[in-house]
Amino acid sequence: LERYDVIVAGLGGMGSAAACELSRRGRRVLGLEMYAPAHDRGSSHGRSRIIRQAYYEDPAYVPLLLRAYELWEELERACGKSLLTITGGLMVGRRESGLVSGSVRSAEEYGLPYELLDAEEIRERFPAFAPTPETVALYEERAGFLDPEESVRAHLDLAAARGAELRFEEPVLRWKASGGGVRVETGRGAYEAGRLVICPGPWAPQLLGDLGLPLRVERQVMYWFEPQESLGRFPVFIWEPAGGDVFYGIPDGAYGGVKAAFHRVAGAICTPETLDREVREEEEVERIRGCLSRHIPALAGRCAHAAACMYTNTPDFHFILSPHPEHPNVSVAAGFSGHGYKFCSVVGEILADLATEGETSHPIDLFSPARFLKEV
Ligand code: PYC
Repeated sequence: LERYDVIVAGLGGMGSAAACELSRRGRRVLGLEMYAPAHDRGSSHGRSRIIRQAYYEDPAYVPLLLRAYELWEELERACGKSLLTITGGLMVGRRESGLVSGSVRSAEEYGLPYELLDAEEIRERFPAFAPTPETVALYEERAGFLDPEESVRAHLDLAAARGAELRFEEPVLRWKASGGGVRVETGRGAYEAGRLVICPGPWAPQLLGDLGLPLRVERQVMYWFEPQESLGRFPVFIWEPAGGDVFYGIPDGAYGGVKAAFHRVAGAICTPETLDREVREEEEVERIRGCLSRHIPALAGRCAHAAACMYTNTPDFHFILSPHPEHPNVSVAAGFSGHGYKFCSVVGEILADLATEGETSHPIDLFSPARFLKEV
């Protein structure tokens, strides 16, 4: 059997970044992926992902975000492509909403530059937005969006150029760890290594089933709407309307439109194999169009494209990023709960730290799986 320093199982957003960083550190890396490079069967597709710093979810994410930006920019220099587009970002809602108050808290705690705009200022500066009088928004200059497919390709190409062996169309079927190393079986063979990094995306229940993590994989649909008139200045945004569903938008220009979708509206529970990829015009497209017509009327035009994706949610929506609780030579990155993509670059660095040093100086305590695992 071939023996590698590290096997990376799953080469989506997180795994491609880990393989890239491990090979940069001179490790003999085997990457295994069940589909083609940058495929659309998991959770790393859809042309754009928001990146932002004033993180409403928890201030503990901010240092990771600051490092993620540095690493994305480093990746752009290394591959010679633009992967990150800065548009500015608006977090919109009532002042007391979790979205606005949480963003302000993170910005204050880390001294991040931001502005708090009232409804009139939002309308003046971003004329497509139609906030109600009590609506405010945190605006941050440094927010924008990443291109997930191009970023996965960039990490994979660099990993391969640095000597990583990357095998596609080769699903990991099972893995086993012992004191001496790990053994991974795929549809095509078996491999051994000193360490294993598991980046399963929505396949987490299958690859980490023994851990009994309370993960819920759910269907989420992304839509691209053609503006009906000029939108004027238009940043990425997340909007928590009073009494309404949280939704977001990204001016990525894909399919001639602006991406829009709901966030934290429960989707059908699924697996990547049972995901319903058909999007229903009457019911689903009309629901998001209705939301746009209330809050961003100029965007409530023709839906040019829609695509299904998946969130892998933990109960608290915080990540799982840690050494495996039972196997110190295995590390796990899972449960990114619909807000992980922007972190891929720094997660790659963290996973490389865990696989090479057994620890990381990045703050990852919030992401320990111990919070979900019962004492036995
Ligand atoms: O992580 O910013 C984000 C995000 C917004 C909507 C879904 N994810």
